Amino acid sequence: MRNDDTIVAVATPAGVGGIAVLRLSGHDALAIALHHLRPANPDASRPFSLAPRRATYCRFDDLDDLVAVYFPVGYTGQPTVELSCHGSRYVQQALLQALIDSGARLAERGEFTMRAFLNGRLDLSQAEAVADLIDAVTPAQHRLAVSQLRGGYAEQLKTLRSQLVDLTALLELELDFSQEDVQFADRTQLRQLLSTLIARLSTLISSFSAGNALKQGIPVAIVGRPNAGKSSLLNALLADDRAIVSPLPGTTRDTVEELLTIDGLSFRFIDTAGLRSTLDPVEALGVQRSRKAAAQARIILYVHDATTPWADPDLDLDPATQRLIVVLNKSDLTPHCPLPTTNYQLPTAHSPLPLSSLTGAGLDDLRRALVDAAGNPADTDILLSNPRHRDALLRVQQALSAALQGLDDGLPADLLAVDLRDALYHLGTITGQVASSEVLDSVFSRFCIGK
Ligand SMILES: Nc1nc2c(ncn2[C@@H]2O[C@H](COP(=O)(O)OP(=O)(O)OP(=O)(O)O)[C@@H](O)[C@H]2O)c(=O)[nH]1
Ligand SMILES: [Mg+2]
Repeated sequence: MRNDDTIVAVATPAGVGGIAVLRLSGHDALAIALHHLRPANPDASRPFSLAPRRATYCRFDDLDDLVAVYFPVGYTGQPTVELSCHGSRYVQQALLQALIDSGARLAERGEFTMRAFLNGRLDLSQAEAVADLIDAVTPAQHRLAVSQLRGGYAEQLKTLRSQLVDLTALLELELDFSQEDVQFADRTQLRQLLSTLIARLSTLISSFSAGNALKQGIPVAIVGRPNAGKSSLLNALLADDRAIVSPLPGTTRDTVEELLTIDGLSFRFIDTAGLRSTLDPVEALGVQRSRKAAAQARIILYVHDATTPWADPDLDLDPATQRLIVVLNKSDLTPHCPLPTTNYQLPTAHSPLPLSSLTGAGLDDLRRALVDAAGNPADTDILLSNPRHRDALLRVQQALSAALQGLDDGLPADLLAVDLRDALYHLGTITGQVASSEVLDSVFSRFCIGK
């Protein structure tokens, strides 16, 4: 992809709409647009041009009357013309073709945003936030993307980076004076700073599961004994016949996943095979998947058939990261649900919830409990939600830990500097100060054409 030719694309979604917007950006954007534009009012005597940043109503060849806006420095950091035309498929394609015939090139996926990055208008993490913003469907996802786009997070990384750069420079200065055996970088201070940086990275890295959950939906595994009514509960929550329900135990084999937004939070429900030991090899595979889903979930929804004696959930939960909600299903069949008396580990404040997937009684309580168990991670200041960033931060942390270890072992400055350089490199991949073309390709291929 070249950065200096003029690219064009329809920026609005494919299909028919009231209007559609074409975006033309690059060195010749204005000239190419003016090649086709005339005053809409044929009486106008003044020579025609587009005043910067003003909406101008004009005619595009014989094809359409539209509104054109010229930005001398647009979103891409280059001259840009945006044309709001009538949203017919024919008009969109005809304008596009006309602009291509006069020298523009069809833009690749994300190329406008990539130019914005290459021209220093956005850093890479902000460019990724643009993609997240476009994808956001819940208020929480939107908030997360906006905060990343506005750069709160990029700001933190920048501070981190400049502290590291200073340190590395001091260490490298010592190399120039190696004969004289001087230490510019105070080792105690260095140790302190490294520890602080490592701790800050840990906080950021551990915010990933909350951030990622916001983005992908908080994973909720629906588990329990066969026939407890897990699939019925999923269907009741979705108000849809999504999963197969039958009176035969062992109905669900494969996991069934569905997204559902409750109170602005996105949940990813995973219905699973009933937990039991079985000789059926296919069902056994299903049970394995159930355990895996439970291990990876943030919230475990344990469904118990209230008409049967209580059985402790046969699961290993991590009370630090997982929340358990117990549901006593089929409460329509028993006048009062016998509450479980056994002493199971319950990393949540909730008492078991009587519920009927058949009548819908108790569903509201369950929704409240789910929102409660999800917590409100969006209120914490900065959340890491991008797996690429998490990867890079883990490497930064590794390099800094190596430097700290080296310091304790009394390693010479040049070896310490190697670790710090390594940390700087990985930090730079997040914001794009150092970015290989593979990284750029993979980031921008997430975009649609016209963005
Ligand atoms: N009366 C009543 N019946 C229910 C309720 N929930 C589920 N059932 C019935 O219980 C049976 C089993 O329901 P499923 O939803 O298939 O149970 P499951 O836990 O998914 O079962 P497996 O997939 O086999 O593990 C079906 O006949 C449902 O109609 C309920 O709240 N009340
Ligand atoms: Mg089922």
